[in-house]
Amino acid sequence: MMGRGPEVKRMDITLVEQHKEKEATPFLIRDAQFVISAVRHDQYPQEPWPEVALAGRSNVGKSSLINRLCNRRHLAKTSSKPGKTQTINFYRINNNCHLIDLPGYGYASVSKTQRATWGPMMETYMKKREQLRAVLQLVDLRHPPSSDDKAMHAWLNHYEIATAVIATKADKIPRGKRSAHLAVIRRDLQVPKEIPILAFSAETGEGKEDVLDLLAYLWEERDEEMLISVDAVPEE
Ligand SMILES: Nc1nc2c(ncn2[C@@H]2O[C@H](COP(=O)(O)OP(=O)(O)OP(=O)(O)O)[C@@H](O)[C@H]2O)c(=O)[nH]1
Ligand SMILES: [Mg+2]
Repeated sequence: MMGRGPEVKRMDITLVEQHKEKEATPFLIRDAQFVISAVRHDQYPQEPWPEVALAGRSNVGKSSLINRLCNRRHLAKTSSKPGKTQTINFYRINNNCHLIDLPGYGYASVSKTQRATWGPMMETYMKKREQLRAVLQLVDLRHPPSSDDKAMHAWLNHYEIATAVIATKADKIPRGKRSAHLAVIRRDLQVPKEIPILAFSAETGEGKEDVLDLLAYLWEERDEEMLISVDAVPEE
């Protein structure tokens, strides 16, 4: 098993809450700009800023979440047709961190060539990107996780990447039924209890503050105590 770079954060609800209490004001996205659609790693931005990436099935709402968080309708292109985002799209936030829209998986009718490039493109990003602090996995709150969702989650764990789960399209599920749906997601993805699973709606903005609190923790200045120690992992 390969060891991650020193930037990966420990994902733990308690640490996120502690960080929130420590801050005098809630975290705000004041400025958001599209930087680049990258395919190869030499196209990634050079800044050493901390990064958080969004992964999830096509059409789950990754691009819509970016737009809602940034209060910008058309910053990230969205579509009712799956397969809209097919490159690694970097967004510069507040001029000191990056949010990344990863291409969606699990969509059958993308071309064979596209499917063949998806794996290596994602793998290169996950393995090589030292700035990467966490990948937030988006799943649809309405349905149990798909086999692709489970494979993605296992993949993130394999690469020792910190993850949390965001359950999207919460507006489609009545409030009283949400916790049962969240419990199915936790069980099927085998998410331990300290890892957050947040309900979110790009439509209504519900859950936005929780996602921002999480990002604020993940993007905060490097704090030795809160980082996973990978020193003990020998290089292969
Ligand atoms: N009701 C509802 N619809 C949503 C929500 N989020 C996204 N959608 C819709 O779902 C569709 C797909 O949204 P996108 O944000 O383009 O999805 P994506 O994950 O970026 O998809 P790819 O780029 O194909 O990987 C669009 O029609 C959105 O309007 C939500 O929270 N609630
Ligand atoms: Mg998209």
